[in-house]
Amino acid sequence: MTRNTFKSAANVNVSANTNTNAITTVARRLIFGAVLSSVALLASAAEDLTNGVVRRIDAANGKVTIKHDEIVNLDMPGMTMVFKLQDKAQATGLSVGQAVRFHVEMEGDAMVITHIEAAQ
Ligand SMILES: [Cu+2]
Repeated sequence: MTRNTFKSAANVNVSANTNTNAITTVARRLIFGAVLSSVALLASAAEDLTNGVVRRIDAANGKVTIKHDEIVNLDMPGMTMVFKLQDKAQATGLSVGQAVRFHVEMEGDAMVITHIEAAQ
C-alpha cells in the first residue's frame, strides 16, 4: 500500500516534467515561427515594389490608373489598370505621366496600393 502510493507519486512527477518540457518546446517553435514570419513579411514589403507610370488620378475616390510592369507578388503581367489607394492622401504629390514604384496587396476582391513613391 505504502509502496504503491510512493510509486504513483513518482509517476506523477515524471509526467509533470515531461509536459513542461513539451510545452517549452512548443512555445519555442511558435516563437521561432513568428520571428520567421515577421522577417518574411518585412522582406516581401521591401522587395515587391513594382515600376509603373501614372495614367490617371481620381483623388476624390482614392483611385489611380497605372501602366505597370509585372507585379510579382500577385503573379500579374504588365498592363494598364485602376488601383485603389489604401489612403486617399497617397494621391497627393502624384501627377499624370509620373514614373512610380508601388506595392499592391489583395484586400478582399480589391487590389490596394499600400505604398507608392516616385521612381528614382
Ligand atoms: Cu494589372
